[in-house]
Amino acid sequence: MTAETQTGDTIDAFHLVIEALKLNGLDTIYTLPGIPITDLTRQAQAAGVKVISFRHEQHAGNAAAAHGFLTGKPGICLTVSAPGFLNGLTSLANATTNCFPMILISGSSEREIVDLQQGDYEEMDQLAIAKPLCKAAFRVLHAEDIGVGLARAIRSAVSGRPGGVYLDLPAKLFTQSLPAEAGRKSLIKVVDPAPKQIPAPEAVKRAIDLLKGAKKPLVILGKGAAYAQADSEIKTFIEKSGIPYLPMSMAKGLLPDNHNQSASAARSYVLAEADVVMLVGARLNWLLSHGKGKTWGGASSKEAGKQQFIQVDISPTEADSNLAIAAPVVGDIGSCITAFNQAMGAGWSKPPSDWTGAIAERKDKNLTKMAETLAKNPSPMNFHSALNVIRNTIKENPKAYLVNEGANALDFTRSIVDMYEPRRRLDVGTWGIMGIGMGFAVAAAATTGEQVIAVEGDSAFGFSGMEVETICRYNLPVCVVVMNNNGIYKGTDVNPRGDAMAPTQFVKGARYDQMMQAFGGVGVVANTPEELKKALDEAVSSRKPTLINAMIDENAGTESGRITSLNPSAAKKKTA
Ligand code: ADP
Ligand code: TPW
Ligand code: MG
Repeated sequence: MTAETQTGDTIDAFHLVIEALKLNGLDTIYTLPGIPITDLTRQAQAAGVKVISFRHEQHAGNAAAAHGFLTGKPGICLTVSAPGFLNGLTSLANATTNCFPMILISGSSEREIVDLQQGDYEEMDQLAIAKPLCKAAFRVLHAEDIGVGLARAIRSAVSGRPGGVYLDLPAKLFTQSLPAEAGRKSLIKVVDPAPKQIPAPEAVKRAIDLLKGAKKPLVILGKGAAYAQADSEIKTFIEKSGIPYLPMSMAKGLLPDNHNQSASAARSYVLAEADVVMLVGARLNWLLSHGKGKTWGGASSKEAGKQQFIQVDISPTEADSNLAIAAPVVGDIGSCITAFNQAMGAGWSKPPSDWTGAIAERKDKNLTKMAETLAKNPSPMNFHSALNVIRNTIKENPKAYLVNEGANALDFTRSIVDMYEPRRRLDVGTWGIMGIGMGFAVAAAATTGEQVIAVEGDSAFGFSGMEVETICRYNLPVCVVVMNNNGIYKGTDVNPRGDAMAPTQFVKGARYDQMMQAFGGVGVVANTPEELKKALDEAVSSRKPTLINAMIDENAGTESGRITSLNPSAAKKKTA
């Protein structure tokens, strides 16, 4: 404890919060200071906590969420009351949707005034508002309850299905002190915050029996599998079983994307053809067409295919959410996959070679086609020629983190840029939300010290662009590549009235690179793959904050990238 933590033999609430965080190994706070938490940020820094201060709370919250995904410990976001809290709330809700553990701690106004709605400074019933948007919400009114409050928040965030937790700390709390000895004793070091959940042996047997009978088995790895940090168990399972697998976007790299069992390059074939599909930490939500429709070989957009499903998930209520799950296996992925590896035994037969052979054939064909497309060098540069450069850079720097958002900028990157290491890809997740870019990039750099490359649509970048100042201020090894096609999806939209730009258009040739220069970072315009490669190589070797403004053909994208069909106009056309 520092000298400051005590006045005589008392400890104040600021220091109780700080000590409680430290006691639980929570060593980083992502924040934006103001009343009533300014001193908490200062004193946390003085006490050796890493305090990263942002320009908008949403990005501090996104950083906390990414910290949670990468480390398995709840990321901490600290905000002021009402508006600061609300700015952070989107990231809390998004973290919960993504099953990332984080704790949003917000200062709040005086309870007595808030509850009588008498108009306090930044008055808001924050606890009530947060509750439906996160896993759990708690308020601490007394200094002696800080230990319990934080312990409950930690357990709620990381046990079972991880998610966001809100912790409300009213201003009045910070005026309280406790005798130092009693205060320290009131803090809780949480033992086993995310306990193992061992699957039932009969559930494992049911699943293994189903896999044994399969002629065309497929494993789908989701971001839950990446989060679980059971990398070697999963690798053993995939390789021992011989089953082809598909990684969801944030599970890319759990096994290297160039693994010979990866079926990514034959995705539509395997989804439609598989007879037994094993989901590992992946939900059958919109990203997997709810397990139904033509994607899955169904006769119509509403009908299911012939697949039977195994679902490995920590949430017992996830199974049957979209269609019948023949073999649910409830438990943590590490324990479940360990049980599978044991249950497979020595005499496991690998899937029939006509299945793996057919996949290999399609993969070869598609990979050859892709290589031809990537080798082209059109002028202006398009998504493919630019992303071919990033693909090579990640190949040369497999430990680098890739942050990715946008529409076309997202979809093309996901399919073109291979990942080689677990948890190296951070993206828009379950909601397909824009704005995670700079927050995720800061957290990846701050928690790992590795190079971060953020591939951003020009629209996507705008949501968090001001945080380039944060990146420069902390001198983080982040290289932002803005895929600048002058707009949302494309820059070529036309306003039929001709009196203003169309809603999806931006200023043409915008100099995003100058934003980075404004704060002392490196800003570069890249018009060709060669210029892009040179700038990327320099960013990676210098580790300087860099923004590369990659000028992309404004005709190159498609409406909404790969999810054009979700646009109501497209759906209307289909039913008409
Ligand atoms: P993706 O978008 O990659 O398909 P989802 O976010 O839909 O992945 O699914 C992640 C799933 O992983 C959630 O259903 C969640 O309950 C589950 N999950 C998260 N962590 C674990 C874990 N440690 N063990 C088992 N399941 C987990
Ligand atoms: C919080 C809707 C989805 S994708 C996108 C928007 C606005 C931007 C696409 O343009 P960008 O990419 O980034 O330039 P590209 O390569 O296709 O040109 N608000 C939020 N989240 C979402 N998803 C949207 C709006 C959207
Ligand atoms: Mg764009």
